Amino acid sequence: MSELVQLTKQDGVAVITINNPPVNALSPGVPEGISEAVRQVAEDGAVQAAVLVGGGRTFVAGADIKEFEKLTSGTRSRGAGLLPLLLQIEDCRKPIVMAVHGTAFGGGLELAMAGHYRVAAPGAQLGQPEVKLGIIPGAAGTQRLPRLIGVAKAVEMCAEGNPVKAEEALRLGLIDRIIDGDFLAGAVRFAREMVGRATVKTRERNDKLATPGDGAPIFAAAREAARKKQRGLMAPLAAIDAVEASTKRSFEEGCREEQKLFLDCLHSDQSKALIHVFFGEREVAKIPDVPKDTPTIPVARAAVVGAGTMGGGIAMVLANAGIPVLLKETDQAALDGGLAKIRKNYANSVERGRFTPAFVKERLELIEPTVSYDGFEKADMVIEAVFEGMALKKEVFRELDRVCKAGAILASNTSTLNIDEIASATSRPDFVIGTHFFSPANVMRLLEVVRGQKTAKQVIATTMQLSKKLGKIGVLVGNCRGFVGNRMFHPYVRESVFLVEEGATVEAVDKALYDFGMAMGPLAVGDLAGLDVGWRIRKEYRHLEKPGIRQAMAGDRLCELGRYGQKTGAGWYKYDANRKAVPDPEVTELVRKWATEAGISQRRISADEIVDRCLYALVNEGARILEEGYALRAVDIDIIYLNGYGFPSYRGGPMWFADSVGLPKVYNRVLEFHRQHGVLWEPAPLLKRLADEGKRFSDYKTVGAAA
Ligand code: T1G
Ligand code: NAD
Repeated sequence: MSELVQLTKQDGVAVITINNPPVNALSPGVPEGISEAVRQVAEDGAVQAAVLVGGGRTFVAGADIKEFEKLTSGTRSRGAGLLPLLLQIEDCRKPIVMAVHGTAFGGGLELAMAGHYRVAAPGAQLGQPEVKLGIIPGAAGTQRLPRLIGVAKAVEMCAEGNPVKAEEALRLGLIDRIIDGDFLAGAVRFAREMVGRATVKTRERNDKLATPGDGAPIFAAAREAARKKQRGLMAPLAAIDAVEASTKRSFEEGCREEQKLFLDCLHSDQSKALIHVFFGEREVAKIPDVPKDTPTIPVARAAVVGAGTMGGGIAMVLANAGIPVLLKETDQAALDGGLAKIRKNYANSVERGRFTPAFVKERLELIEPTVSYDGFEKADMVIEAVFEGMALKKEVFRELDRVCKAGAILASNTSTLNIDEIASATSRPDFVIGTHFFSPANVMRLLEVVRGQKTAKQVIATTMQLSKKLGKIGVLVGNCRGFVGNRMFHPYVRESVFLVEEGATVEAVDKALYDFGMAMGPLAVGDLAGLDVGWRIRKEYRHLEKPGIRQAMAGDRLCELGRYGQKTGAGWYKYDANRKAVPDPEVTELVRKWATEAGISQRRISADEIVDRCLYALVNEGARILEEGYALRAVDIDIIYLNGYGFPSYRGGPMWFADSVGLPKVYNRVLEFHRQHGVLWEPAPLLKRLADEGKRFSDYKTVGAAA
């Protein structure tokens, strides 16, 4: 038998253990090992039942995702897949009990469902998360799951990809028992109880399957939800089709249909992009010069300065993770206002069923409001979120340096200011770091962790670790203006405004990018964030502008008219009382007038050009950032855009998107824009080089460490 699967015997019960750390994926050798073990179980007269269990921390996390690339590139053939093994298990005449701890995901759950019984440890999770990788279950999951738990829940689990916990799985009929105490001993005991009973084949259980008539409204509703909530993704719709096949066809025919849909998805660009995202989310945690074993500082108590939009959200995030937090404001009125917003946010979460009132009560008790720095000496980490201004930030950091204990981390939530300059106000620049949360801080998953010149490795390691604890995805970036996300966003938004000035309507620009998959168009985003924010910054930096370089002007002109966006009821769009955007012909008129005065000629602009202009501006700046070493890898930029800027996951992020279009093609288009529009479109040297060499951004690794 293979090293990956072991067979032992305990008093008439065989224990089959899968040992393929870290997550017991079904890599080559594992299915073969299981098959051999099941054959021995069937033949061994001394064995009456078997338990199949995962060694280490989990059951089976599914197929080995690393193998998919080999399958799609043709370097490995898939053969018959897992299906024959699952039939072999189901057809075994001795009861086989699947014992699930940790996670049974994807092929792991499919394996479990082929057993005659399933038991689970408390807290174990079971799911078909394949859609998150752009594929669907490929080993009869869409056919066995509805037979065990009914069509409605099965279609939800396969189309949305979210797992259920053991307790719910028991209620649904997906498992037969939860085992408290010694897990393996309990599973073996359960198997012994089952000896002599007729083995039940999941594939022959049809009692929970809906008839095609009963199923129709369920599938129609699932499709509608998928089109809305998972816009642009093809896998959820394929998963729904596959589950529907279970209600219309035999098990064998249903499996064939599932195979066809599975392979279509596996070979799609969407799946390749989503697999890139899966590995990317894990890769960003790896920092070449800050190894995994770098010591970290325990963050048991925290403090936040400023209870405005961001500070309040950050305090909630810390409290949600169970960390007590002091929240400081300048005066009682501002503090009360900040706390009222926090309470309102929590109340909304309770209303939407996200938190229980008891959970919220506990969290609120962890937030201690204050108008002084008393107690800051106990904090292990302080996050500053006061108004954006260097003088104020320095004053706050000088004060923090004075009141905080040695070894406490001082972090700033600044979105535009230089971290090194902020750090220079303290006697401990090595303990200063940027933690750039995104708004709303308690919702957005991205955290840009900004490394200063002197930031110590343990401070970086601690902040990256903390981001995970807070449920965020931390990406380490270097200290340049706008850091990575906003630095790239700037040319993207600039092009969107240029396009309007050249004759595209506001709605056409937003629609083209929305149809590309962005969560919102750039102009609608401007209205949401407030057009005055950028306007103020541009006014401040106007003296730095180089003459002769075109500046986006229409947004600033709207601000001069008091049109700041949603908050003033008008910006690029008009807003009704419910803040619903309504196109505003007046804006079209005004922009035409301003453009004509500025000598910008008007023309018809296609949706393709809109997408190319905006996205290639993003990519070109991303290439500069990468070459300058402010991001560690192209995938770091992708993860930032997917989690902070509403970039569509199924396109893998802007750099992956450029790679999949082909860098020579992207480069040529950038050159074309350079000829048409001048210096702002200077191709990034890295883009040119990789295009010339026939390489991809994903081949490129910086040597710098985002510093
Ligand atoms: N294949 C290969 N590597 C995997 C893997 C997998 N399925 N799952 C995890 N890893 C690696 C991961 O990259 C990381 O590596 C390490 O294991 C630890 O993971 C036939 C078609 C199981 C909940 O989608 O959801 O089955 O970074 O850091 O936070 O129908 O991993 O250390 O080098 O995430 O404790 C379906 C994906 C596959 C499950 C554990 N299965 N995995 O989380 O650790 S498709 C999935 C997860 C399929 C069938 C089909 C999570 C986890 P490294 P980690 P974790
Ligand atoms: P805000 O105006 O909503 O809140 C700032 C708060 O800081 C105010 O309530 C103010 O009273 C308080 N404050 C000022 N001086 C203080 C002091 N000495 N001690 C205690 N409190 C003090 O601002 P915001 O939008 O929350 O932004 C805060 C920071 O976060 C800024 O650096 C900003 O650039 C950054 N940021 C903002 C966003 C966003 O979308 N709003 C996103 C990312 C980062």
